[in-house]
Amino acid sequence: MTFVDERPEVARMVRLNFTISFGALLVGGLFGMIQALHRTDVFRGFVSSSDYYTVLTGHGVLLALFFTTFFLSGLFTWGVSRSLDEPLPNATATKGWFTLMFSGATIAALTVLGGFVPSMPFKADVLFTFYAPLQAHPLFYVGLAMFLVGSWLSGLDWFRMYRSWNKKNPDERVPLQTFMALTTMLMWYISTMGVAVEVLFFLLPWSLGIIETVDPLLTRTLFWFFGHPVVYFWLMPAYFVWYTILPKLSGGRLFSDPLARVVFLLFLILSTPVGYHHQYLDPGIPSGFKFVAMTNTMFLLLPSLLTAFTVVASMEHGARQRGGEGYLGWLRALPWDNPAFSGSALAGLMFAAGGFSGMINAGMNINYLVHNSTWVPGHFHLTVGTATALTFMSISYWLWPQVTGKRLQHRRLAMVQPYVWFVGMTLMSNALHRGGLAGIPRRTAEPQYNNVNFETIVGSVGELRLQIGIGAILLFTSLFMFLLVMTGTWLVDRRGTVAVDGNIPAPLSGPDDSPTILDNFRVWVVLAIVLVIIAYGVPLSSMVLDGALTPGSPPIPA
Ligand code: HAS
Ligand code: CU
Repeated sequence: MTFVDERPEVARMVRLNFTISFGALLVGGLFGMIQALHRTDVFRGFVSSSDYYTVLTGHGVLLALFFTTFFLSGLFTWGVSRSLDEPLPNATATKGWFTLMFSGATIAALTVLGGFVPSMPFKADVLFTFYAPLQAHPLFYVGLAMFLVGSWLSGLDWFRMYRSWNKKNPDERVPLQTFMALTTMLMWYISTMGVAVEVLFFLLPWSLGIIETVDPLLTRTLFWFFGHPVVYFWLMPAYFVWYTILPKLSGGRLFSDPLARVVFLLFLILSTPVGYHHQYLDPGIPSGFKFVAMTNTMFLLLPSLLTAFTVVASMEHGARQRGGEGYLGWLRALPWDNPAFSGSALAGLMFAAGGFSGMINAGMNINYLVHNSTWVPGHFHLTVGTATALTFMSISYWLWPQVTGKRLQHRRLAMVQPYVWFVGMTLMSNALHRGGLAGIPRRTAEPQYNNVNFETIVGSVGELRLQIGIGAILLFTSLFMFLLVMTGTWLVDRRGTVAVDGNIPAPLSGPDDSPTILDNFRVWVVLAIVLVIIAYGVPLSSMVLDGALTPGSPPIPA
């Protein structure tokens, strides 16, 4: 029996979410290549410089917000239902959240695309961070709000499945995949409060003309309250894959289930009180609070360092089961020709580099050197652009056959795809990091500033531009290869049983080796909220009080 036969309604939801996610990946990825070729001067024929911000906004919104979230919804629907052996709690509710998310995403995306048509009244060239005083058409904020509420309701589905399971199994430990989905959502509920307040109380009424001005510092602070945890909202589903599926693909078992639980709880409690590390250069926030955020950020390295240890140990265990030997020789015994494995492992390897550039960003003093330079896109293309994106693509080679009931097609194409991504991203992210050190700014179509000679600092800018251009072309090629495999698999006739074994073996050290308090979500949520109040209570309330006295900013229309 395959998953699609056992739970056809769940498989359908997963397919729907993945399909929308892949659609966003195609368009967002295309925009990525166009903008990379444009700003490096490699090829400027696709768009004019005045359309650059439309392309950049589309790239960020479609990939960072929509590709990731729809994939997460599909993945967690699969994982929670599979690990609890529970059906969807209520078909209408599930259709409801999907429809809300899909319509919200469509409205926001169409508003962004309106930027290409000069006569169109809908525009939203405000980038994926939509900072005030840049102002988008109200429909953009309405779409985002619908999308956000849809994502909240999707989590409710998983909590309801958990509750129904818990009634039948009151003394059992929460299965790991469900534990991970639920802690991710709890973090999401806490952190999205910031962006919900920003959009509903400030940006939307301001774009509708109900209020005349907004305080950019306050809205930025509310954004970053959400803006750091959102990066873990992208990372945690990748960790879900690395912890619960990658060990099996390596030929072994997860090294430690308790460590995995601790990691997800650390994300839940520490992710939100660090947002100021995106605002080190913003005036108006006392340095003491920035310093606290820096310290919290350094603690927040811990869950990822624990992950590096646990996941690599599990891979080594798998390799040794397959006959691997020696200090490093075991690496050769891993299934490098299985794209679901190789993609996830390469994503992990690149994340190690992305994590290091994150540590550099997090240092308050060093941040002044790299902030707003191409170093930052260099960092996040290794993290969300590879740890997340490549893991999502590669695990689809394993999941898509399970939820479609079809055998994976174009295997050779699938086999090379992760390597093409790896090479493309190595070129592009390395050049972006180096360019950033030379001071080349991010977020501009014309990085060739007058009177600034980047070459004295970085050697040849031409060489960097070329690396970025070639990297971007390889990345889009890889993305396209992935989508060909997915489409080919979907369209092929169903042939016999599917050769994917969807079972996940028990960990080497199971949940019973850890105290049950780990599964008591209430305790961790309270702790998370207390830490948020300590980090944000005073600065936010003083901003609100100051804001009531200062005039704020009128809009700069998109
Ligand atoms: Fe970040 C900016 C700090 C992680 C995404 N980050 C960004 C932006 C994005 C982003 C999108 O402190 C730009 C936002 C904008 O538009 O302005 N980031 C960090 C830190 C971490 C970090 C300390 N970031 C992420 C993740 C992201 C992400 C994850 C997305 C998914 N970031 C910053 C800061 C800024 C920033 C500042 C502001 C910069 C500025 O000035 O604007 C940490 O969480 C990183 C910890 C990670 C590690 C690595 C552990 C290694 C592992 C690999 C294991 C290996 C395996 C494979 C499994 C310590 C887990 C082995 C394979 C074999 C073959 C053996
Ligand atoms: Cu951050």
